[in-house]
Amino acid sequence: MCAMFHQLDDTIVAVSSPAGTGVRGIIRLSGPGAFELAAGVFTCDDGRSLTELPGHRRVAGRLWMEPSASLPAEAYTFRAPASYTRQDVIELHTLGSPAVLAAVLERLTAAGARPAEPGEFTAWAFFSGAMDLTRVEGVAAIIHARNDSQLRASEALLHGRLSRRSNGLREQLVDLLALVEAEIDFSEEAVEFVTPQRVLDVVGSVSGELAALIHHAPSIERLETLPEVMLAGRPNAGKSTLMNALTNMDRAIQSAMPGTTRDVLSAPLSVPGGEVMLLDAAGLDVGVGMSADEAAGHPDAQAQATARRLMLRSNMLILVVDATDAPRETLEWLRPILPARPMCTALSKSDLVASADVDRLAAELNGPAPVHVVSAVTGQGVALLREEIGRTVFGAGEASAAEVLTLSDRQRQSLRTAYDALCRARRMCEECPDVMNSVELLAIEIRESINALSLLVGEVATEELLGRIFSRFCIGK
Ligand SMILES: Nc1nc2c(ncn2[C@@H]2O[C@H](COP(=O)(O)OP(=O)(O)O)[C@@H](O)[C@H]2O)c(=O)[nH]1
Ligand SMILES: [Mg+2]
Repeated sequence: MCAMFHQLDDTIVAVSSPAGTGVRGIIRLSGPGAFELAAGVFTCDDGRSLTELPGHRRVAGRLWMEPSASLPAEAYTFRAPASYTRQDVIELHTLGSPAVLAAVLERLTAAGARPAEPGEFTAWAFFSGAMDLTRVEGVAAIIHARNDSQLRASEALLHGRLSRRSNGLREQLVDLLALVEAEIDFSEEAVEFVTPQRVLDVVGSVSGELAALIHHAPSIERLETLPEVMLAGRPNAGKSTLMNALTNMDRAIQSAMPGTTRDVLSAPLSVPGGEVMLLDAAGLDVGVGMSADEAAGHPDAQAQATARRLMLRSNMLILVVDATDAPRETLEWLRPILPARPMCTALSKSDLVASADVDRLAAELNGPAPVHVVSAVTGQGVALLREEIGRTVFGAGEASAAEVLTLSDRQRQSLRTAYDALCRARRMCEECPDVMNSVELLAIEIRESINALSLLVGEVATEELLGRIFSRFCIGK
């Protein structure tokens, strides 16, 4: 557990502009001493002290790296509670020079500011009630986002879509629980507050929505690593050359000698919809009908095993088939060792075959895996193949990606707990005609479900839970 959750009186400081040399460098301070500490390194051009300034001001001035050296800069002031963290916050904007930022940071820490831990600014926003937990996780997800659909999903999270949906469900349960508890409290009276049918209706509809959330949302954890797309095929099929053509890089080593690519080469590739990791491994060469012993005796057994394992792990396969070397037989040979994955066929080296023959071959090979005629030499088909990868991995429409609501494992777990409790409640209603005689048991399950949904938005969050979430942040956010 980080110490950050125990020291809310500190003033924390961090560089909050992206790492490296950028146009603008930002140093952010938050806490009771923010104005005082910033005034030690920043002088306003108009002669006032930062400490006199109200919030929401921008002032021009100079930032002092040492007592005799300064740079033009601007200070942005935010007074508690009208700030990101709800504490006093100052941002000092200057040139994005890592050396300058480091020097100022050092002066500020020497003067008593504490270097912020990853995610700490956001942690404070959470503690002060400015954000609930699902939104905090949205910030973490955006920092980690590597592709468009993931970014949109993270933003949806940040803007509270998950909170809104789960809060809506929780409210329905709270209303239901009130009625069920009235039955308990007034069990002696002849008044009926809620019918078993009504309980069943609410429980059924809420658990249905929970199930939809649990099953349809891909997880943030999974989205954080790039989807993998593997070039699979026989040795010498042109995989490495195609990888270079796709990525415009000379990263993979291609050669006329079969079996050159021993280890796995990978390169990020931008395709419509986001970024994928392209993998190039050894060409598949172990016979389909080969026994385990024979396979193990293959001179390249280890590389072969790696290639097979990578196929299983990949999100998509591109079957690279040499147009000059019995492509139909090659595909037949490959088919039995291919795992069930979205795939397409790249008919390679098309520049070496007469175009009429290529067209005929492509038509013959077309099937569930669409065929793309490609040549690394002429560039034919390479752009279309890139589009195909985007379509396959990230789905067709922008709209569908925007609907994606990502869930972290923690959130899915909470939803699951809420869902399970409701299933038990439903079974009670269905199996026991006089459920209202044991209405306390029903109340327990509904309460459990409400608690799990409360946990989802962090109302009863534990320290351990918070540590896990905030550890995903970068420093300065
Ligand atoms: N003419 C032509 N030759 C190619 C093309 N792609 C690959 N090659 C050649 O085919 C051989 C094997 O290519 P390579 O990419 O190393 O195959 P890998 O074993 O599947 O990775 C090399 O001599 C490449 O220059 C292509 O599109 N056109
Ligand atoms: Mg190769």
